[in-house]
Amino acid sequence: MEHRYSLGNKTVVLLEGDIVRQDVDAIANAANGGLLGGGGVDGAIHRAAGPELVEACRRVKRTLAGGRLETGGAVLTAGFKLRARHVIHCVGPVYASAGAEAPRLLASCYRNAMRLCREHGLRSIAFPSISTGVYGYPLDEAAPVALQAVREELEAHALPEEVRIVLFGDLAARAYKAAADEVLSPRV
Ligand code: AR6
Repeated sequence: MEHRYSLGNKTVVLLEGDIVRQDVDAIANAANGGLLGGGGVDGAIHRAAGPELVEACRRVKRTLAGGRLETGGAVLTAGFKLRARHVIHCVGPVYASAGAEAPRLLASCYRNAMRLCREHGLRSIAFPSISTGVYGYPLDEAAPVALQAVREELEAHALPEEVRIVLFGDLAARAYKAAADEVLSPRV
């Protein structure tokens, strides 16, 4: 599955696959506030990047108040053994505890990650479906929130130019395709 959507001279690509294999300037990670790795996509990214990634995360942690990244926040490290030169670690909301704040916090992950692309001159970023695994955000609610935030950032700024949403499995792929047809149409 691969679907491309154009927004002016910018592109959003939805595809099914493993984010660690993406050849982009940055991949986003669905991390936790402690920033030292975990399961799901976080575990996969740390395994593929090698042990230098957790060391880089430790250095970033020391710069953060209380040693934690706030929900909705994003920080950048190198990508080490990954094809991507950078990893942007995001902390999505835990759906059950975020309540009415969940959409704002989820959108904030995408916005902050794209701001970091801009600040570092990065043209392409791949995102996983943040918060929809362990953190329990329903796919059909997360997909339009994520895509709307991506759309607004692409329309407002020159960088990044391409956003790839890398979906793990058919259910996620279907939920994002349905949302994209609403939020990003017309399709090319
Ligand atoms: N490539 C792309 N997507 C993936 C991959 C992969 N290799 N592996 C899993 N996914 P989750 P969260 C999908 O649980 O909900 C971690 O322990 C997965 O199918 O990874 O934000 C962190 O340390 C799902 O759709 O992240 C945190 O503690 C999506 O990625 C916590 O989990 C996100 O699932 C974060 O939970």
